[in-house]
Order: sequence, then C-alpha cells, then structure tokens
Amino acid sequence: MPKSHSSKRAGKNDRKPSISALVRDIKKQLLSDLQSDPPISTAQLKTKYLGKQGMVTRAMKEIGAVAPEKRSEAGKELNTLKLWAEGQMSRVSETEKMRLDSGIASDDGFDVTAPFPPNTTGSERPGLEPKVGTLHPLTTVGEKAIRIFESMGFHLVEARRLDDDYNSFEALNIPKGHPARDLWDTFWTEDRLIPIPHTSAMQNRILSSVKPPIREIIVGKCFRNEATDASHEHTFYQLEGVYVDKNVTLTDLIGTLSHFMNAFYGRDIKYKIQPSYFPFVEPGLEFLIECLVCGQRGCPFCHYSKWVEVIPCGPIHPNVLRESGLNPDEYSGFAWGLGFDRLVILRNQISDIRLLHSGDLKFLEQFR
Ligand code: FA5
Repeated sequence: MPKSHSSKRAGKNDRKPSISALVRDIKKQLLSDLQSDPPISTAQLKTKYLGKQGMVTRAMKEIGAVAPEKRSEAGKELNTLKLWAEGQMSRVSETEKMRLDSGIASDDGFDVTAPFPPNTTGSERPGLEPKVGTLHPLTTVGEKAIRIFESMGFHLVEARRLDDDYNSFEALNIPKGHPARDLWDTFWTEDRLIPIPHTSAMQNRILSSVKPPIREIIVGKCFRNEATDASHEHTFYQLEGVYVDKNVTLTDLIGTLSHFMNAFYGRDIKYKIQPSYFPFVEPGLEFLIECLVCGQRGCPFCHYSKWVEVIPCGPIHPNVLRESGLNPDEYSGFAWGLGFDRLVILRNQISDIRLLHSGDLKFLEQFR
C-alpha cells in the first residue's frame, strides 16, 4: 500500500516542472516584461512576481514538494531568484522615480542616453548642463595660419602620415649615411615606412606633380624619436610651404614670411634672418621674430636672446628641383617648415609644449 501511495505521489510530482526549470521560466518571463513597450509599472510587476499569488511566491511554496535531499539546493535557487527579482524591481522603480521627478509624465521623450540626470532641468541646475567642447588651440592657430597663406594664393595639401625613405630623405638631398638624418631621428615600421618626421617629405611629390608656378602649403602631423622637454614633443604639427616659379628670389621668401607674421599677430613684427643648415635648401636659413613672451627684455623661453627661431627656410636646393624633374636653370623657389606648436606657445605664452597634447581639460578650458 505505501508503495502504491508513494508511486502515485511520485507520478504526480514528475509531471511538475523541476525548481530549476521553474526558476528559468520565471527569469525569462520577468526579463521579457522588463523590456515591454510601453513599460509595465513597478506596482504591476510586484504583484505579478512578488505578490501573494505572484510567480516567485508560488514557486517558493513548491519547495515542500521537493525531495528532502534536494531541498537545500532548490531553496538556494529560489532565494537567489527572489533577490534578483527584487533587485530588478527596485531598478525599475528608480527609473520611474527619475522620470516623474523630471516632469516627463509620459514615456515618450525619455532619453536614457542623455549625458545628465533625467531629473535635471538646465535653468535650475546650470552646473549639470552638458559641457560644450571647444576647438583645440592647435586647431584654431592652424586654421588661422592656413587662411593667411590661402589669402596669399597658396593651396592647401595634407601630408601623409606614413611615408618612405625616398620621400623623407633621399629626394631631399639626404642620401643614406648623411649625418643630417640624425636631425630627424624617427620611428620605422617593420616594412620600412616612416611616420613622417617633417612635412618636407611631401616636397618631391608636389614638385614632381604640380606644374609651375607652384604655391602649395602642406599641413601634417610629425613624429620624432625625441627625448621630450618643455619645447620638444614626439608628436607635433608643421606647416610647410613650397613656392616655385621663374625668377623667384630670396626677397620673395622674406616678404612672404614677414607678411604672414604681421597678419598672424595683427601688427608689424620685428624679424631677422640668420644662417642655418638644411640639405634641401641652399642657403639654409632661419626666420626669427622678436620674443613675444618677454617683449624682448630677455626670458628663459628665448634663452635671453630676445629672439625666437620660428621658421626654418631657404631657396630650394638645385638637387631637389632636379630630382623632381624641374630644371634649376629655368626655375627657382623657396620652402619653409613652420612648427604650429611653437606659434601657439608664443601666442599664448605657454610654458610647456607637452600641455598642448596632454588632453588636460583644466588647461584646455582656458582657450574657451
Ligand atoms: C624641419 O623639419 C625642416 N623640414 C624644415 C624646413 C622646411 C627647412 C623647408 C627648410 C625648408 P626642424 O627640424 O627645425 O626642420 O623643424 C621645423 C620646426 O618644427 C621647428 O622650428 C619647430 O617649430 C618644429 N619642431 C621640430 N621638432 C619639434 C619637436 N620635437 N616638438 C615640437 N616642435 C618641433
């Protein structure tokens, strides 16, 4: 008799889903309810799952029908389910509260991706307004410089980020083993490409593809294997200029650069030229301007010389013209390579170039 009674009970229980299956179904159902559109209110969810006749509550009552040796495991599963369901409810109720606080009665227009709390209204809490970014000083200075050169008839080209040995050095009269290569010590990729160390890497491409008169400016991001300090970064920007025509003289170069400086700073800027060395120009020159940081009284930025070197330049070397297919007896020209970063520093009296690339908002917000 007991045998038949117990087998009858066992048969009845066999038809019931196991606790694990029950837990799985309830979870699935609750997850689907949480995503329902329009959303189901917390009150409704609580009744459906945690109320007296709720699905979780009823599942918990099933524990009595579980075999004693499995009861502890099943109990744990049910408790975990209850805690999880309660957690979901409080999350939903928090969202509902925020929605009500923000005055958005309907679900329409509630933007969960908004970058500020939904219960914030701009005029009441201006501190929590989404922050509007500004252009980086390198961008504003760059754009200003480009506009001035464009107004003089120059055409803008963007430099490559990666280039080869030929364009970066060989075509610029810097053969392999030339000591000047050390000046542009740089990084190499495994297939011998170079993140460009200077925008002069575009010179040969321009000289060999544009028919004179050539009036091009090249803007590019440059990379050097640099021990960084207050005036040297491993990554910085240059603006290169290339001008070629018949009968171009040094006076044209000086006139172009001094006009640029005056237009850029909005007044007549004192300048001077001194000799320098770059294998792709002859003679190599350096265009210096009065130190704007100290007003020519002498300061650490100008190394107490009262002058600042801003634009290396010079007439294009005949070998460079020849290499690009131009006859140096017929054409002459000049080139320069201006560092943007230095212009920004001079204009804003910034003490360390590394601040420009730091991404430090405290520093950048000064340029609003
Ligand atoms: C050159 O790169 C030459 N290609 C410039 C040139 C072009 C000369 C055409 C003649 C004719 P230089 O290495 O001096 O030269 O760099 C030019 C400018 O880039 C510098 O005056 C400076 O403003 C900027 N610059 C160079 N190295 C750095 C650095 N590590 N960090 C920040 N700015 C730099």
